[in-house]
Amino acid sequence: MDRPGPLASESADAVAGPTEAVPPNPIQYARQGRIGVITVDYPPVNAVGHGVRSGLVAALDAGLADDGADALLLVCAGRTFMAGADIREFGKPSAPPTLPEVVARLDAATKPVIAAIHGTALGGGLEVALACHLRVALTSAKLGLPEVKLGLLPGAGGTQRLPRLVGAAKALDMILSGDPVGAEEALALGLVDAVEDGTSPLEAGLRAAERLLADGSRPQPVSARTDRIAGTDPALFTAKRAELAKRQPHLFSPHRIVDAVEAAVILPFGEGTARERELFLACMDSPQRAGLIHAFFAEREVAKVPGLPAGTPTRDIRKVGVIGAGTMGGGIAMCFANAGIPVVLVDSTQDGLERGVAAIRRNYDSTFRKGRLTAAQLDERMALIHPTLSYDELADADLVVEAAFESMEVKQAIFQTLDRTCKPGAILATNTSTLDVDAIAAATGRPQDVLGMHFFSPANVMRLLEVVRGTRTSDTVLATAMGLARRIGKVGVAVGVCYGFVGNRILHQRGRESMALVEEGASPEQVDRVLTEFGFPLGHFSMTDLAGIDVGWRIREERRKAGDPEAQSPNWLDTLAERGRYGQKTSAGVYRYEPGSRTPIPDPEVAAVIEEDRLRRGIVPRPVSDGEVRERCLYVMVNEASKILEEGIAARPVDIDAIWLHGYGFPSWHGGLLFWANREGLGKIAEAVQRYHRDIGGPQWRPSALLLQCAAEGRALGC
Ligand code: 3H9
Repeated sequence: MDRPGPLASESADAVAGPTEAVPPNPIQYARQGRIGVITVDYPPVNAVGHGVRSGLVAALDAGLADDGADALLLVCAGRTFMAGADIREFGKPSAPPTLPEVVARLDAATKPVIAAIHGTALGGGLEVALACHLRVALTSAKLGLPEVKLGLLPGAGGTQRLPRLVGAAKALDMILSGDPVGAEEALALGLVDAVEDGTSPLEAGLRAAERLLADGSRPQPVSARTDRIAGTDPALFTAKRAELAKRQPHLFSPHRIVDAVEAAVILPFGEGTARERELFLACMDSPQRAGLIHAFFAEREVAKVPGLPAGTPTRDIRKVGVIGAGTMGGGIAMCFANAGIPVVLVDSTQDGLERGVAAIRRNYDSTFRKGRLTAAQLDERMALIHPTLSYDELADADLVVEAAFESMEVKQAIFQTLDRTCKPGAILATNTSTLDVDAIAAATGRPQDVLGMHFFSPANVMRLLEVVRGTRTSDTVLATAMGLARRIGKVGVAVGVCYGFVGNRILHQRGRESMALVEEGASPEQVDRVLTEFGFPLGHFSMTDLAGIDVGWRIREERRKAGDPEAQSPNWLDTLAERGRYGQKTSAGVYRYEPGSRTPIPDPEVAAVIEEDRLRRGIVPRPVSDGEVRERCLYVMVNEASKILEEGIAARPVDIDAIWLHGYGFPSWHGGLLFWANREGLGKIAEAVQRYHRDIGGPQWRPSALLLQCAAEGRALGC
């Protein structure tokens, strides 16, 4: 290469970026023959932060001034093309040049600029590529504008240039879903000009540049094109707005995205870009952006377990056993098979095993019919699951997850058998949702190898995995389970042992309060409406119907048998369960359901059961306001979460946030339970908790000392 050298270091140092220290030379410029090569090298994902932006401008200037360069090639080092603007800079004052300024400079460059894309070109990264004059991608590359997932819209020309390449309808689909497309699809759409296989991005880019120079043509900038947007039917935007009003009424940025893409169609490029900027800044200012970005980082932060050093050794997991072929066990087996890990699925009866395997096949068949799995993949996954009645086949498993009936007696007996059967060093995990993991571990002679792996139903879909660390679980076992969570695509969160761990313990309090509100006079529909208006996909009672009322009923039976005073008096849900109203699976629970439908319909029979229950308890119903429902359902959760922090069952607020985001559908734009609580105001919550403690009483309203302390000191939980 001629004239290699760093360009950004001086300017990056001179104009201090608003984010953490930028590595010395994130951008390099060098010439290869007639091609000036601009290389971005800013690990881990080449995020377009301040140093990269200023470096890009400097490199572009150098390339344009370089008489030996007839074309410029933009390429990235490391595992990916630029994965977007640097999210860590958001919410802080932005230092020039801004990303829109950078892309404007690229667009107007007097020499053709070619982007060579590998890995993921996302958000601002793709917007940079869109401002180049030609795009070549490696076959494995993915391209997308995922800003919507962060509460934003593409703010560096993406809403204006993408429709000009792929048409307004496809652009809307891509920007509203935020999902990337593969290179081949990008080629078919016109998003990239060429796709290359089996080479490096540099090679592919150089070849494309040489072809262009040999051809002598000068590609038109995307901003100058109108062929794909001319004649767009305005009804497209009306239909999208109606769809969003129905499907995403809570979200701010999707509605602005429709406005921005419409602007691309009806306004000249410059005016459309100005409109995009306005709309982008409105999204940036919205509280939803801060919430969604907190959620983004929360998902990554939970992987770093406090007190568990980064390099903790882990064990190899090549073969897994699952005990119990019921709904949970089957779903768990699918999680491993989906990640290519062979599974031995054990059940105690042939009938149970056959039903379980048939359910797994039905699940895969349905994914296949939706086009999300090929026939070959379906066969591969089924072949990875080996059903058996014999525990002996678990002898060489590296990990066994027990997903049997929720009973201490049953689980201890299984763990004794596993202890006898499994090889030394095998990890023994329980999927219990309520039982004491330490008591289960005590049934074995290897408590250091035992932990909880609490999956959420449906296990093959829900992303949360509570990794329950027992008192004697070793670091290696914990680190292995956390690594495995990532490998099977879950968000693993380490938690300690207590009744219900973190997620269900908080859910239990919300459930208790929801039940109390109904006893006092609210209807299940009112409670559910308030929660869905807050943004939960399902209200508490719809969720109970989905999970199955019989599940809670059986757990309460266990607790009744164990003498738990709280579980002694049956409630109206128990009456529904006794009548065989188990929820959606029996088309009747708290609501009734038409055959084949999941739409809950209020049922007078349930209203009568509730009324009888009130009479039996001598309760005279009173009107309950929506405000009271909101406070009691949500603040009781915050109070419990704060106690969980006090007790060290969760290490950080972010762990609780991630658990509720990924296991219980907490609205992501609120950031997570405790992120939301800090914004709602801990003072306000603490005051209400104390008031309910005084007026209603009950352990759920005993104020958390940590909550009171943070509120008094005016600081956020966890700070
Ligand atoms: C945007 O572009 C706005 C513009 O339209 C307009 C501007 C005017 N920034 O996920 P991983 C970190 S909005 C800063 O574990 P993977 C991440 O936190 C942006 N940091 O890896 C993690 O850090 P740590 C649109 C980022 O291989 C590390 O990189 N772009 C960013 O599983 C590794 O990440 C997006 O929304 C970022 N943009 O997945 C893309 N991205 O090691 C967001 C990642 O300290 N990113 N980090 O925990 C992703 O989707 C995934 O990270 C990606 C890699 C697919 C790229």
